[in-house]
Amino acid sequence: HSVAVLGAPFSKGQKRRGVEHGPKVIRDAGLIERLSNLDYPVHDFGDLSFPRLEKDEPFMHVPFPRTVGTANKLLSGAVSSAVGAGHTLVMLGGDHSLAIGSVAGHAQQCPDLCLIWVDAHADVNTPLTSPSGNLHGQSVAFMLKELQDKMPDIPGFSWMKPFLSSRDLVYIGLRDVDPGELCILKNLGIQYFSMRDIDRLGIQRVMEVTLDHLLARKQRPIHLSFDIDAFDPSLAPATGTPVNGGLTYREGIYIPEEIHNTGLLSAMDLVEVNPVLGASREAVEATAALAVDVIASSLGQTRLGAHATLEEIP
Ligand code: DIR
Ligand code: MN
Ligand code: MN
Ligand code: MN
Repeated sequence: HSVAVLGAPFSKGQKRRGVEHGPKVIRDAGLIERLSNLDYPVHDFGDLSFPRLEKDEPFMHVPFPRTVGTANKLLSGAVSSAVGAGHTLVMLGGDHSLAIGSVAGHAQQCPDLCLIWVDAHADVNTPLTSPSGNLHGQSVAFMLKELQDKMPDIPGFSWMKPFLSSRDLVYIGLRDVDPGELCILKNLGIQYFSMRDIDRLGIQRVMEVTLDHLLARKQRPIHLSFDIDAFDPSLAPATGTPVNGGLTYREGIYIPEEIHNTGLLSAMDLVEVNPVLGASREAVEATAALAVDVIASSLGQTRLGAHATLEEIP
């Protein structure tokens, strides 16, 4: 198989500028070269360019609904084509509202996909529960069939319908969940592992239960949506909403390693790297390097390194 890398330089799902430069800093950290060390062809599809809308009034307190909706429609088409062409898709954000288009496009090709959401946040607010109004904190609510009645008609999103069942979703890394979101998680019986759960169970058990929950009934394509703020801010400082007490390096790499080992990863997002928010160049480079490590691990890079064949050994 082959890998397709697609940049999505977009920031209107939240209020801080700079996250649109995520694709550039992740590429500058050596992404394509690292992936070319693994054993399949890598196609860099470059960055999408998103239309700037002249007029886009807020919907309630939700800013830029049409801009976000239109960008995600464009992204979903691009993701659908890449997955349809047989590539494993890597989407570089941009803010996490982009997962709406990324997962929707993936689901167009793979209606039976399941979703692993690695994040400090649940991103399952509806416009009515959202304290901030920001759409990057609402992505999952657009996807879930069970939330259909709770979602108003938001301008810019008439192109999509909810497509995901709450049993086909698992969260890992949660530690900053809004009251309305916790109500939704509990009510829909969504499987989640907070940082406290990781403390109690260990990341190995968390991944065992995660993959069993999603794959035991049937093998199906996996979508991994990885928000870099899942990591502890000491490791990933250049991001918009850092929260203390996040994943260690080893926990954050073990997750994509185990996902790779299923052989079922079909598409992934790496979002919320914001170079403008790093306190120094080192802080930005460390965050981007971590993003590259997560992506490479998802695609089969191992901590033991590649092994030579006997013929290659002198
Ligand atoms: C908060 C923050 N729950 C919101 N969400 C963030 O705005 O809905 N998601 N930062 O990544
Ligand atoms: Mn997020
Ligand atoms: Mn987050
Ligand atoms: Mn492999």
